Amino acid sequence: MNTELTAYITKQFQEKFGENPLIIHSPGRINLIGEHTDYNEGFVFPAAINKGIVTAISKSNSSTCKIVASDLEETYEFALNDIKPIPNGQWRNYIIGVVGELQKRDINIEPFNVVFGGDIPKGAGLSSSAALENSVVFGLNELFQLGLTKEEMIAISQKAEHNYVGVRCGIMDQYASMFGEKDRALLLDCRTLHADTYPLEFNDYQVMLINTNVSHNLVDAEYNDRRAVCEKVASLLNVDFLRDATEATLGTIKNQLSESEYQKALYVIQENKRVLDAGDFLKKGDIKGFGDLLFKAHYGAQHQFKISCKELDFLVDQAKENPNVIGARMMGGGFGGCAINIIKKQAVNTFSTNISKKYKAQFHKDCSIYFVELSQGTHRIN
Ligand code: GAF
Repeated sequence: MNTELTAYITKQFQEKFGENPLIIHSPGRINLIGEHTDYNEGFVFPAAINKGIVTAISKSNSSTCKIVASDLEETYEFALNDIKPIPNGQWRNYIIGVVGELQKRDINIEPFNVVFGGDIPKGAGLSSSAALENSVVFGLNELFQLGLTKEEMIAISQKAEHNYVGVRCGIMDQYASMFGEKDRALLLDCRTLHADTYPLEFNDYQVMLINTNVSHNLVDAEYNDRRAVCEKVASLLNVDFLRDATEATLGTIKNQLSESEYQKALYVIQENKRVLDAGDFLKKGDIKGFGDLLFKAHYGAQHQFKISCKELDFLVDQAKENPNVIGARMMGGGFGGCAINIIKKQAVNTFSTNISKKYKAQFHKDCSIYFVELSQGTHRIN
């Protein structure tokens, strides 16, 4: 948790609204392996990180809600009886969405004020949007004593994204941000919402993130298209979700699918298995076996599910050539954002310097390198 950021947001709130707010911290997330499996009711392996959103919130004396997006120096004022998606509303829709979804459930809230800010790099695929949604729903739950469970809150955050932002996302980001545990990753079954937690002990190795600085944008129709393909194949197989398909059952309808649809469904089936295998490798302490699954997952994301981009492919190719990196892949929804690498601790400095130079020479722009700690999920600070 970033204490300077918390102090700054608190001060801004006090200056703007003249009151002491509740403070909520909600983290972003990484994902070790398992992309586009969550909305197929499959398996994912995320962890909350020590970068997040700080939201200061209190009741308002006026008839409207006032929101300050501190990092962007933007404000937004709205009335609770006029909640609808805002065209190109960006961050506003995450907040309006949470309010709208509460109202759909006949949960009454009164006007409130918010100042929020964060230290999650934007567009890096580290789920700043889920962190914002979670912090707002958590804050409202505290403020108005709504009695919502964490499961109910993440469902509200997810629906806000579907219905107000337009991304039919799965539950991974909201889950990881809400339920994250310090120093542990969560192998989550997205059907039952049961997670086994794993300490991230890689001995001589560690996680390193490299941001392509290609801003992925989930509103991009590509994400929803992938979900639609998965749903089409599931329906042809007479199952609710691809979680219930196997390579063998998929083979029986191959002639009803285009090659592209077949490969995408095959990727999901194989990726689900990779997540479970990744858990087994970690249990056995087989870090190399674990790392190799990351390379395989990237191959699938690049060639089968087709959610990578040339910058991510370049980073993973560079990692493959370096014996000190035992696994790397694109992370998150795709089309930009970060590559996650499992790298020998001693090699971090040299690899960072080399990859930064090579990336710049290749794409004439900088990549950014982050090291993260695994942290506690959404919680109230004061
Ligand atoms: C995004 C979505 F929000 C998640 O639900 C998940 O599908 C992910 O992309 C891909 O694994 O982060």
